Amino acid sequence: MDDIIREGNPTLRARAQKVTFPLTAEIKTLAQEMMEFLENSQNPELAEKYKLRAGVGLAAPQVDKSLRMTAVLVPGEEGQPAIFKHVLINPTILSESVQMIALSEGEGCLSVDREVPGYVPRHDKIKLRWYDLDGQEHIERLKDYPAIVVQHEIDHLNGILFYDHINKDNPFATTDDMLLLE
Ligand code: FHF
Ligand code: ZN
Repeated sequence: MDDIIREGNPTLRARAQKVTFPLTAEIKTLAQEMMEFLENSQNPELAEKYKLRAGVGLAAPQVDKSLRMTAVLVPGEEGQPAIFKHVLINPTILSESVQMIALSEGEGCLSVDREVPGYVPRHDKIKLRWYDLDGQEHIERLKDYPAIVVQHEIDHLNGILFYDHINKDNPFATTDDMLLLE
């Protein structure tokens, strides 16, 4: 999984295709490799050895597969289990809060090799539906950091990059209806 594409590649701006079930062996392997990449990237020794940026999400379009599939691995506290660890197939946001939130540090992206400063407004809470590798439907409510990560990933499936959401005139503009997450 050392084949992450960068901005400028048109795959990152395309709307990705729905995944159909039953999954092909190729798609199952891809899903496993995407999650493995996140695990390795969060392992300090392996990240150093393979020069990986630590990632909490990876969407299939970022490895040049225009499919509606993403791996998400939000780590817990050190030594604690992950807060959210799933491969999401055909994820859909069923509803979202009016309340907005942004990471106080802004966002980055494995497909963007530069810092783009600014707040990226996201919905604070989402109700998410997805399918797992067995075709099982899942519906879960997410808030704060996991909700932010999932919205960044779903954006990739729709050809959107995080900086599309940054206010061009004032990147750190705040509205009084936006929470900031440290
Ligand atoms: C990241 N890394 O994972 C960023 C990039 C908000 O589409 O956030 O481009 F590894 C997916 C704890 C806290 C542990 C943060 C979504 C960002 C998604 C990947 N790292 C982290 C961590 C991180 C992107 N991406 C800066 C690489
Ligand atoms: Zn990204």
